[in-house]
Amino acid sequence: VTTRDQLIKLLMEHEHEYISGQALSERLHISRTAIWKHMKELEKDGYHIEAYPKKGYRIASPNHRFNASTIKWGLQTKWLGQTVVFEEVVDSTQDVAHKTAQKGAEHGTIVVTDKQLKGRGRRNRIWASDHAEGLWLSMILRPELSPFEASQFTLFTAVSLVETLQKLTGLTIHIKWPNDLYIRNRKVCGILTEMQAELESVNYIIIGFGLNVNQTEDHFTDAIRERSTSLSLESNRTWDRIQLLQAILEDFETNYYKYQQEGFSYIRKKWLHYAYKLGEEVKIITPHRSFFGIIDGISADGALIVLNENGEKEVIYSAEIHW
Ligand code: BTX
Repeated sequence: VTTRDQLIKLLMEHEHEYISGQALSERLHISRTAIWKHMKELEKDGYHIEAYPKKGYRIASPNHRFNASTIKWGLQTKWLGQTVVFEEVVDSTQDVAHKTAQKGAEHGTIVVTDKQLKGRGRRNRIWASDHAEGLWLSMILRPELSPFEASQFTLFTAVSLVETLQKLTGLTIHIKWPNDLYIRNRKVCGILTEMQAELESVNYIIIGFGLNVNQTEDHFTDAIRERSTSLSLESNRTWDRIQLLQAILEDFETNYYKYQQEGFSYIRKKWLHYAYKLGEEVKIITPHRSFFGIIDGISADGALIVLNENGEKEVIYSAEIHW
């Protein structure tokens, strides 16, 4: 851990009070001039620092400005997020990511924004993200993969996200097949996987996710308020989006190696552990029909297994689930 990381940690812990230059200098074993220099660097990198001669320093807002340098700074990954494309406002980070990938962006490049004007979910549904209280991001990956395996990546991403978020927030989070994270029956995160592929092989995949972080209920429209939540609403505190993002990227990269080594069975086991409504009856709407069934699990390739009205097992590749 660098001095700079320790300094940020101390400032975060004292979010609501000032901490004197003297105290910081004693805790970190560096001079007050060195502290002052660090503060200047932090400001340059987008942190809002308040400084008063008699009081000391304070991080003025836990929601630091997002930019490529605040995101990359202190990030402990080898390739994921080492190239950051940041724009304050975009239509959709998925679109920017497709363009960036087509220009040859390397594996692990991420596209991040504060606000999306046309954030999208599956089947062109709207993903509400026209404010800077969430994490809206797309990752460009170039795995060796056949197109039919790509859906496993959505499940893998869901597992990795749940683990990071539970670890950081202490909240209990579940995965709704295939791509949503839920807290107490409300959606907190959605994942969207898109790819460019030939018949045999994937050229690149783009995994986008939208995570609600610091929204209050007022940020959600009437249409989705009852069914949506944010980390902040669930934990009664604000979260530093950059710290969250970095932890997500670091864990994702570590899990990615394990996934490659051990295959999907490793992910499947974990997925089942976090699965929402496992063993319960839900409504399943496929492109062909809709019926009530019991969620039984997922198959070795990531499809949903349900017990239908007649108690028979059915394997479902594409469906919406309701309850
Ligand atoms: P989905 O189709 O499963 O979910 C979309 C549905 O979720 C909407 O129809 C609405 O009911 C509900 N919804 C919309 N916005 C929110 C929200 N902020 N919180 C909770 N529920 C909401 C899920 O699709 C995949 C979403 C991926 C979003 C990311 S953000 C970064 C990247 N860029 C982009 O345009 N999309 C992805």
